[in-house]
Amino acid sequence: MTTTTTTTTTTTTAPSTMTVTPHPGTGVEIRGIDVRTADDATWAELRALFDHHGLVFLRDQELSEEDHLRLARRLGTINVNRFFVRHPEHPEIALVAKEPGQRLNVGGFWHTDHSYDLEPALGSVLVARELPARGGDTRFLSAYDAFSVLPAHLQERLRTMRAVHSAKHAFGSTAARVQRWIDPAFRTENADVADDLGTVTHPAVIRHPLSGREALFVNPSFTVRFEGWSVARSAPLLASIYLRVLRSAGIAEFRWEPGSVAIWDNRATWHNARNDYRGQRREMHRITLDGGPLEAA
Ligand SMILES: O=C(O)CCC(=O)C(=O)O
Ligand SMILES: [Fe+2]
Repeated sequence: MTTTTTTTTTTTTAPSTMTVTPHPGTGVEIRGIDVRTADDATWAELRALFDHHGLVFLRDQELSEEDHLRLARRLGTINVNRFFVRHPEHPEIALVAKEPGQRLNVGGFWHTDHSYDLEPALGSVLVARELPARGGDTRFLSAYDAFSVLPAHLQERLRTMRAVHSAKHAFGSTAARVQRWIDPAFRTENADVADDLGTVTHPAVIRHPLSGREALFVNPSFTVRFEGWSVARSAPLLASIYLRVLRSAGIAEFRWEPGSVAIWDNRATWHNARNDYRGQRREMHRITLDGGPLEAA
């Protein structure tokens, strides 16, 4: 696939120009389109870029909550996250907010959303609503690159392994108590649901359902061990994988602007939200999309 393309699309009112630029690290940045009115050809190109890269940044959008929902529904079906605070009028939208007095943020550690589900969410559409004057970037890396930077013998070994994922330590009642002790204003919901969730297993390396490429499917937040291995035996191997990935895979530092939207595929990326804007407010709206079962590479 070409990495820089220019497409002229014609609409009944005015022609628009879509520019696609590779984002340093990973993903592509798209300018010059209004996703609310994107015609079929523009949409097909956007969709192809998303399916291939698993990470698309859109600039200069003006999405109402309804537009955000329409965009998400054009990409897939909506999956409501059980642990995030919901938008009061649009429960399909999760509020990813940090108040000026809060210490903890949502997603401030490398992770893949919903890997603890039997069918992990395809991805998310995140819209910036209120941004700090400085800071609050989100980092992303490619799970394809994460796999390709591993040594061949480890790749070979991981292709035959499965990993166990859990939400309990992140969203369960013990985690909620610790988080509120650190930050009384920090809130996630349904800790009892997380307590009762069993673990799930996925292949450690998947054949990505949209791109057909091999992607690493373990992540530092929700993967607890390899199947058939204890936590203690798994920890050093997982740690060495994470170190190598964080050292060698390209990291995209996405700087949010008013009108920015990030669309990522959880099976193709990891992400990590910076928590470097103490005393300022940040609010993002997230819609998560249903995924499907994952197959080994
Ligand atoms: O706030 C962000 O930039 C991302 C937070 C996050 O991890 C998420 O919405 O899944
Ligand atoms: Fe996340």
